[in-house]
Amino acid sequence: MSQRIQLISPAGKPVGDLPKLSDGRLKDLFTHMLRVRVTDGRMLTLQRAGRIGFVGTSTGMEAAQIGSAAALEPQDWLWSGLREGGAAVMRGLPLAEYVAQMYCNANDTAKGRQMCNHFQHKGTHYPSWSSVIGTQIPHGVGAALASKQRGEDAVHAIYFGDGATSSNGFHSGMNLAAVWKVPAVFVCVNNGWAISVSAKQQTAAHSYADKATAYGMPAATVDGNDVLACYATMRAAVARARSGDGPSLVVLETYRMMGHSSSDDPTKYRDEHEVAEWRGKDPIERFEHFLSQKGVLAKGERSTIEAALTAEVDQVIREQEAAAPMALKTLVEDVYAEVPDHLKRQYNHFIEVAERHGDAQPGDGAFPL
Ligand SMILES: Cc1ncc(C[n+]2csc(CCOP(=O)(O)OP(=O)(O)O)c2C)c(N)n1
Ligand SMILES: [Mg+2]
Repeated sequence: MSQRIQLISPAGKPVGDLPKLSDGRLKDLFTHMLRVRVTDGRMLTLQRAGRIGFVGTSTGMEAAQIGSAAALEPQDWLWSGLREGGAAVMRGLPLAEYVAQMYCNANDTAKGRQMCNHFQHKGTHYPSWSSVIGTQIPHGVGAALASKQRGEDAVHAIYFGDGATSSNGFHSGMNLAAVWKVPAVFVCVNNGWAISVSAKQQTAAHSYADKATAYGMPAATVDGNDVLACYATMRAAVARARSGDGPSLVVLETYRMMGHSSSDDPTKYRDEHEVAEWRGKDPIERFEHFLSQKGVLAKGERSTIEAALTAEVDQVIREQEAAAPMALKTLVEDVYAEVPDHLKRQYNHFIEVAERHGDAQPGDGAFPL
């Protein structure tokens, strides 16, 4: 069993060998963590107001996703589980596209074919999410094998939750990755819960890291609310994968402070005391203490950064709320090189109904048959 890696204590004191990051980079990490929190808060408010359909937050997990993803290089790939949209924004997914995807409007690059809160960004090697638990694991392993065969200098970071370790994809992906020695890092974000199943009930294994032993790969368990421990551990795992030594498993121990999603009521199945205990281990507060003690953050600077981030997100929301809805024609496009006649016929019937209800937009028009 591996020891739990911690570099900053909950009080913000250094307790291990800190990675060498400039003050500017440290402040950047803090800002990215805060952006995740601010964006999640705004998205949840929009959902509660009925302006978007669905949100799954990362509140409480900001250190895990930002610290670990910050260890990747631009040529690397990030395969998401259910919550790494904020890490994708840090790596270059434009916030406007993130919010457009939430509205499924005309700027949504998924063209409304995903549920909200399922992001993608080709430019930064960020494949589209799958809500089907664990499927991204073999996909990421296959892509990592392709990178190896092509001689690319790319590492594939494959994220998933504690619940996904019970999926078939986890087993086949971990096994094949180790056998084929692919350049991958498996990142298990253990946030304590898989909807209403606790991480303790999920497995009879002594720890999630122990699972790596069965596949013949090393593992590390990290205090997932310590952003620098997440960064440093991930950095080592990425370096190992890049050098050709094969995959490893990194388990980030954190906590899902909110419900599984905006459709969930966690008070039905978990003890408020547990939530209160984790509230005291807040990853943003811990890093704020550390940065303040180091003199990187001035007094009151967190509020200034938060206000700027809120203004940034609000501006994007205003723009995306005003954007046109997704063109209806996208319903039948992109599958065949040319839309076949039977789909054109169905679409034309559909447009008649949409026009009657006033739902068709200029340009939706019928296909000439
Ligand atoms: C194959 C499959 N089974 C069940 C579900 C329903 N489901 C959606 S999320 C989820 C739990 C995921 O938990 P975890 O992997 O810990 O990720 P977290 O939500 O905690 O980030 C389940 C069971 C699903 N989407 N796909
Ligand atoms: Mg979970």
